[in-house]
Amino acid sequence: KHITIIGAPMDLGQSRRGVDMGPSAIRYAGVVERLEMLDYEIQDKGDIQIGRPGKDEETSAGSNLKYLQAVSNASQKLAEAVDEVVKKGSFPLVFGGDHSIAIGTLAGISKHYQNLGVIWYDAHGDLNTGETSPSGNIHGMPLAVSLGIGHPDLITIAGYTEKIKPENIVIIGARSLDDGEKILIREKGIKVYTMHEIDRLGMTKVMEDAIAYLKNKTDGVHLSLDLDGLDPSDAPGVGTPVLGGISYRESHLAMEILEESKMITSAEFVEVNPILDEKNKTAEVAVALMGSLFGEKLL
Ligand code: DIR
Ligand code: MN
Ligand code: MN
Ligand code: MN
Repeated sequence: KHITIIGAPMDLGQSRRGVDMGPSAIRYAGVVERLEMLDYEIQDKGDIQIGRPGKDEETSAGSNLKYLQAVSNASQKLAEAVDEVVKKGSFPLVFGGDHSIAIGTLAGISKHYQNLGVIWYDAHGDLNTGETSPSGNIHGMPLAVSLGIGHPDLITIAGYTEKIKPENIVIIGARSLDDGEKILIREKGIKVYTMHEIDRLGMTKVMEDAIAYLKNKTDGVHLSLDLDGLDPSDAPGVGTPVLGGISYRESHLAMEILEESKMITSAEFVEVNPILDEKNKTAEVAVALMGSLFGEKLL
């Protein structure tokens, strides 16, 4: 049992500074000690280097995507780092940074699978393109990019285009979707459990359905957990909080059910912003959820 941690201190995919300190906050919340208690051997490879662009690099010619060059360079680096971890047979555990880092994570992982499944735990769909994005922020685009939809510089990271197939995606916790994202969801038939389904069916049923949906068609499943999937009262340290989210208890339960499924082969925890947080609460929640994902039991 071996886990390799990689930090991706990226904050250029959205507009609130501070999320680049997410990896430090998660480490400070005791993640290594917590997972070592579960008899995992942990290697922390530290953070990948993110270039600091000048103000003039916020926009690039012919595109409304913000910090495209910097995000694309970082994604390439992260893809290479994650690729190495999978190659040596260790479990890649990536800390964000904003959700744009998922472009790199998925690019590094997916080439090792025929049918990588993805569980996207998030208030948002992250299915925007330059055309549909209301903000130009790349953290609202990584799931579309991983489907091969989006800016050419982003969809070609790691030298191949289709990282995941629409039928291998499950979105959980959605409650803020842009019009273009809704169209893409319908067009591609992407499975989405919104807050409505979570309220109505309960988290146990949602997770059991999600697992059954992915089980026989995937050969690995990546968990991409955006802390804003949780309710802001439980995870206040995020840049784009949305009311009415998944509770801490429900999230804890979701992680335990995933652990029982033995299905998850890689994971990332993103959007922890210590500047917006209350005494590192959100990082602590992230670490507690990792505890459950990796098999913590009370008795
Ligand atoms: C919005 C916000 N849909 C956008 N997205 C966020 O800017 O594309 N994703 N916050 O996590
Ligand atoms: Mn997200
Ligand atoms: Mn989000
Ligand atoms: Mn529990």
